[in-house]
Amino acid sequence: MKNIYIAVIVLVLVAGGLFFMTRSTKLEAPTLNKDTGEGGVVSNEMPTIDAPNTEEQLAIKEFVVSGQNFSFSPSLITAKRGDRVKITFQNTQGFHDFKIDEYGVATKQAQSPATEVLEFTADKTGSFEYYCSVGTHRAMGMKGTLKVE
Ligand SMILES: [Cu+2]
Repeated sequence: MKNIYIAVIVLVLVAGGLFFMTRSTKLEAPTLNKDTGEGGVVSNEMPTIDAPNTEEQLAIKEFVVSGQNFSFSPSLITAKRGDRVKITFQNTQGFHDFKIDEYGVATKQAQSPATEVLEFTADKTGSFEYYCSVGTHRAMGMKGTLKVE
């Protein structure tokens, strides 16, 4: 009879051990919940990504410059360093283009009426000449100044 009691006690201990093992496994579950918490951190970063877009929209400076034989109007445009500059070139008379060498921007040479939009960031300060590169138009006065302060 004593052997039976010992057998029952061993079974209880083994069963208890199994329950303990099962509970230990369950205790690891909160670790997985922490991973989910990190997912929340990722979503918190999204507003940070949106912020620079708003700044870019606020910094755009738009100009409309018309070209004719043989001048630009206006002949002076100004921007602040860091501004996003958008220039709409409207050729209203003749065959012209619009170039700024220092910023590496240029429209196509085209017969009027023609409109082309240039966009760039004014990342250098100074006075930069914009001009028409057709024939001798630049020497004839078809030029102007972009001033970046
Ligand atoms: Cu020209």
